[in-house]
Amino acid sequence: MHLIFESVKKIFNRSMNNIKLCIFDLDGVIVDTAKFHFLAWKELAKDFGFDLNKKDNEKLKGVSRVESLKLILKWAGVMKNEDEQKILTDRKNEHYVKLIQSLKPDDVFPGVLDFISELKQNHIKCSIGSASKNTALILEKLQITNLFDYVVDGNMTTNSKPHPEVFLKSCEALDINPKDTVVFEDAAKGIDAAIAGGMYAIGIGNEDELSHADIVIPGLENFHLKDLSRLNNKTDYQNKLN
Ligand code: B16
Ligand code: MG
Repeated sequence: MHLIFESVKKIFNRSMNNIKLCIFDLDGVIVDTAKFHFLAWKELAKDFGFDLNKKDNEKLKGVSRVESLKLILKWAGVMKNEDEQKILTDRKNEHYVKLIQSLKPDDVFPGVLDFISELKQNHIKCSIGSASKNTALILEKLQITNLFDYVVDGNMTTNSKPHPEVFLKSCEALDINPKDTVVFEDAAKGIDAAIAGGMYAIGIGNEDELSHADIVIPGLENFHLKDLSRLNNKTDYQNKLN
């Protein structure tokens, strides 16, 4: 049974020679804003007597603002109506926006700018696919807005990851087939979204949490376009990393 599954997988294996678009998640791929989300949620949760820890905060990666609040309320065993939830998410965001004012170009993760520049030299388009409604401000603070051919953020989508909408919107806008697209994501739900959209999914971070990605890498430092062709042979690529 396993052998049959593997051969079917090979038949459907896409060729990586035709990459036309790379979509980058923002938080956790381009920059670490999770630490600011954590501080702002932790402060807010204190008000209803809940101590948010780092482990729980990990579960909020890639999750929209309102869904994050709903999870925290669930963990805290606290009920809030829609109006109260709106007040809480607004308050959290006000604090978060104050915290991200400190972001500067140096905060872009190592390797990101070099990799994007290599993509551009090879006429591969680049876009952002983020759940964050603060994407524009973050890109501006990092001074990288102009690097992207298109930006999709939480203001433009009605469905959250794992729904593929946030990635498919870039493909539609740039008129590129999802099968010629690679997504870089740090959240398990973001990998689900890329797979659901028919794109290649590269996990950034921990292999255990992102094992459903096509490959998992620690970050974009020393990652090159030639490494994408190794997606055709996942095992070879992972052997090289080990
Ligand atoms: P905001 P990503 C996500 O960004 C964060 O990972 C997640 O923690 C946050 O709740 C979400 O954006 C919404 O952010 O409150 O700024 O709209 O990873 O999708 O780039
Ligand atoms: Mg992320």
